[in-house]
This record gives sequence, C-alpha cells and structure tokens, in this order.
Amino acid sequence: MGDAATIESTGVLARMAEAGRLGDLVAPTSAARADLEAAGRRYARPLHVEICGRPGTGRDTLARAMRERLAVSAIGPGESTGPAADADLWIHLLGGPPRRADHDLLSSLPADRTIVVLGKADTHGEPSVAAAVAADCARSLGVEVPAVSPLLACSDLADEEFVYLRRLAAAGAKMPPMTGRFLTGTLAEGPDRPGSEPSGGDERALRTGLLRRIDRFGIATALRLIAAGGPAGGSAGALNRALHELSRLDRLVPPIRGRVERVRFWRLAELRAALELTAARGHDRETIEHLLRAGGV
Ligand SMILES: Nc1nc2c(ncn2[C@@H]2O[C@H](COP(=O)(O)OP(=O)(O)OP(=O)(O)O)[C@@H](O)[C@H]2O)c(=O)[nH]1
Ligand SMILES: [Mg+2]
Repeated sequence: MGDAATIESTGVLARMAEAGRLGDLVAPTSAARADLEAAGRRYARPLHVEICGRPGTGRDTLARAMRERLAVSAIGPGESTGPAADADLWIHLLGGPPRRADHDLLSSLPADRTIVVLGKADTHGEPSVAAAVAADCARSLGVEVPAVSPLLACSDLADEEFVYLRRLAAAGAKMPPMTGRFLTGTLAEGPDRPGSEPSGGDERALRTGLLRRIDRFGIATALRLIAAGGPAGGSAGALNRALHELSRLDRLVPPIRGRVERVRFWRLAELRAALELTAARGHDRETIEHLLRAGGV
C-alpha cells in the first residue's frame, strides 16, 4: 500500500467496486468476469457486526436492537450460522467491570475493529451510576466504553400493555423495590391501591410480559413518563419511542462511524487478494495485474 501508484490504483479499484462495475474491467465474455463480479459484490456487502461477550450480557438483545434501531446487520451468539470471519466489526459487551474471561475474549478480537460496550445500563438505576461503571471499565481497558440499554431499544409494547400501564399510572402506582411484588400485584402507592388486590391470571400474564419486555427500569420509567403527562403517555408508539431514546443506543453510532475507514481498508485488502487469485488462474491476467499494480485503468 506504500507508493503513490498503488494508492491511486487502489482508489480506482475501490471506486469501481463501490459502483458495482468491477466486472466491466474485462470483456463480457472474459472467464474472469464472474470472479470480478463476485469479488465486487462481496466488497460492497452491508457492514456486518458480531456481538461478543460473556453469556447473559445481552448479546442477542443488542444484535436485535442494532438491526431494528440502527439498520445495521448485527448478529449475536444465538443466531450465528456462518463463519465469524465474515464480520467487519466486533462489539464486546460487558455486564460490569471486565473479568478474566473478558480480557481473554478481547485479546482474541481485532483491536482496530472492536468496540467495547457496557450493556444493561438500566439495571444500574440512575444513568449516572451506569456512566461511572462505564468510566471505570474505560479506565481499566484503556478504550472508550459507551453505556447502553439494548432491551429498552427493543421496546415494542402493545396497545393492551400501554393501556394497562396507563391505568396503573393513573392510580399513582410505582414500581416496587422488589420485582416479586410487581408480579403479585402489590405495587400501588396511590390512594386507590389498585394492585393490592390479588391480580387475576390475565393481569399476572401482563405483568410477566412487561417485565420480560422492558424489565424493572423500563416499567418504572414508563409509569413516570405517563404520570408526567408528556407525549410519551399519548400512545404505545410514543412510549416505545421514548424508551428507545432512553436506551442511548445512539452512543454506538460515533464509534462505528469512526471505524468505517478501517473496515474499508480490510475489505480492499480482501478484494486485492481475490483479484490476485483470479489473475493467478490466468484469466485476463494482464488487465488484472495492471489494475493491482499500476496507477489506474
Ligand atoms: N434490564 C435489561 N435486561 C437486558 C438488557 N439486555 C438484555 N437483557 C436481558 O438479559 C437476558 C439475556 O439476554 P440475551 O440477549 O439473550 O443475552 P445473551 O448474552 O445472548 O445471553 P445467553 O443467550 O443467555 O447466552 C434476557 O433476559 C434479556 O431480556 C438490557 O439492556 N436491560
Ligand atoms: Mg442469547
């Protein structure tokens, strides 16, 4: 990649591949054309992120959140089918201060394309607590560590759940300190104490579903937002959007953008290797070698 001619040639290669015109470099009848087209398609494939980390840190949830909220192709351990080598970027998800297993995993990932993230930020309660934990992680690892709550980014409460939350909020209910008390219905602090009656089967199912979908902090936040009378209390959609924002998934965008050039660099290296292989097979060898070596086509 050192001399000017190679850099210029790389520029042409990248431009042709990005325009989906790599195949045009050779005649329509050339035996190399299919190879070039396949290499071009591979070069132009969408950015793909693999989520790593210790089990239970929320890897599959983060992958889903990134797909749904950031429109990025992301995959967690529960969905992995192909070889891991297809990833462009890796996110290492932490559940708290890094442990031995985190250090071991991190040392096996490409440092220039790995982003370390603190997940389940909501479980720390106040955002400032999660921020302090993330800052400790950042200090100990020597990299930036954004804190995010992927579960909130996936919030897709249905109308029925929203109406139920609104009913609880209207009665002044708040999330009790013990999750078990939410499930049994003893969560009311308001004058009507609506939850102090044993809840029926349907209600218990609703509560179980809510805990699974947005967990304690999500429920507490939803009740607070609805009680405050703001737009989030207007509809299930508005409440979901408010929870998406609180997830702070947007914190992942700058570190991803910051690594796009590195991704491009590695994809070009892969593209050049594929073209070298095609040239070695002898098809349109001169054209391809010229493209790889010289300043343009
Ligand atoms: N409160 C909270 N819970 C979360 C968050 N992300 C994931 N979880 C929960 O953590 C549990 C594990 O989530 P997964 O996404 O399956 O995590 P994983 O790392 O793939 O873990 P395993 O599949 O168990 O190996 C689930 O109950 C999730 O709902 C989050 O941001 N906040
Ligand atoms: Mg999982």
